Amino acid sequence: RASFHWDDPLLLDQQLTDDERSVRDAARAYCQDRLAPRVLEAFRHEKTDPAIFREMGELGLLGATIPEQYGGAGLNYVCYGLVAREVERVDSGYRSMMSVQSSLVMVPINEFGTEAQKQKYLPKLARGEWIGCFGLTEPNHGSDPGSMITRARKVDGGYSLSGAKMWITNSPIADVFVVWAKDDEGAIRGFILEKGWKGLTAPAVHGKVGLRASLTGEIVMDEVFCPEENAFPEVRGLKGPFTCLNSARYGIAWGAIGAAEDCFHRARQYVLDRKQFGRPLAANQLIQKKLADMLTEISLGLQGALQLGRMKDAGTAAVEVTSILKRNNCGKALDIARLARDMMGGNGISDEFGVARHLVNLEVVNTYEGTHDVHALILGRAITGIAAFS
Ligand code: TGC
Ligand code: FAD
Repeated sequence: RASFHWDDPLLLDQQLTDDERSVRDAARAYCQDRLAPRVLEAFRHEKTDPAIFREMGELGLLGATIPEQYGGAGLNYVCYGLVAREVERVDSGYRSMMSVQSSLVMVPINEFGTEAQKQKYLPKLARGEWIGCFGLTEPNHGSDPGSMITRARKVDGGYSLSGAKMWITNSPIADVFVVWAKDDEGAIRGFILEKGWKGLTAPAVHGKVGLRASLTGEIVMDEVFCPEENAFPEVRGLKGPFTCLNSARYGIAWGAIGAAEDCFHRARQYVLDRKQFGRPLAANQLIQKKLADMLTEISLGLQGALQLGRMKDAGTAAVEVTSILKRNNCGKALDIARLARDMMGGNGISDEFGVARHLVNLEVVNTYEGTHDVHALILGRAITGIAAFS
């Protein structure tokens, strides 16, 4: 009979092409060799190493789906997902740094930017020479970004931006700020701002209990002048930022399962090694049921993410499918991290054992890019035709 592989029961590996496996293996080697040794200190002391962007850039991990002519790797969505899974296996904060740069900064410039904007920004972002951030959320408008109050007033030669964005990944170290604001007609538009422009500041937010390896901040704009050439010329409305979110949410669907796999692997080894009542913890039915539940959700979550990637590559993925996978995989990863934490007893609480860090990170991942419940409402609207947001 066919043999069972506890670390890949649905044979995901066999469903990948040789190229996809090579990308996955290169990303895994970098993440395990270079990121994993740094994460404990980074998380404990809330220290983000900006050199990580250059390292990722050298390996082609930034802007994986962006065309090569602009410095991207020109890979498919499955490859992008596989990279996100490997990065988040180490830490969700590192995946955040990578996916904001790739999906939320490079994607809009590639999709909505002028040729000059693409030439100027994409190659440097791809190399990690410049760090990008994405400002949509405001202090009083998170799940409902359509009510944003940041304004872009038309002035001679460009726009004057005023307002504040909150909870912005990478903003304190960003060189390039993709910011969304309403114009004089009330339409949402996208603007590329640069560090050092008059009136632009990005103070850090400290005291996060999760995602501590990734720097988060505000974007404060006090009449920042943005020249016409730095506005996205055509795109109007929420379609602009949501197009970026479609890509980032997809990456999160893979990434969250990467974190869950790390929790599962650590918990499995722990219960095999640790003895109570004279035998390994793994010998108990309750423990085995937890392992079975974890592996079941990981396998289904990965298979779903792969299918979504294939659909994105084929151009057949409705945006609601991304909501299914972002919501399911984040929620299930959070459950798995909680189970792993529990199975490791007191040690599970220590940051040295890794799973508590994933747990608090996944609380954030379950919230950003559309909360678990907001994605339920997106699906509810698609299922019933009735919007329940307001
Ligand atoms: P709604 O009526 O649904 O849509 C308004 C317009 O947008 C279009 N649209 C989309 N376009 C492309 N992709 C999508 N997924 C789209 N969803 C909607 C839609 O067609 C419409 O276009 P048009 O031309 O007709 O105007 O707008 P709504 O205001 O009712 O939306 C409600 C809701 C809940 C769906 C939406 O606001 C939402 O998704 N809220 C969640 C907000 C969110 O996800 N924020 C994320 C901030 S960025 C972030 O968290 C980064 S963390 C990154 C990290 O560190 O990794
Ligand atoms: P709220 O919208 O106030 O929601 C609070 C609660 O109410 C949630 O449980 C939500 O599900 C629920 N809720 C809201 N509306 C409804 C409704 N209609 N019906 C039922 N329940 C509802 N944003 C960016 O723009 N760029 C970034 O780079 C970025 N990075 C982030 C990094 C971190 C570490 C964090 C924590 C957040 C980041 N965000 C970023 C912001 C993130 O996207 C928002 O926090 C998220 O969209 C939720 O918005 P909110 O925090 O305002 O919560």
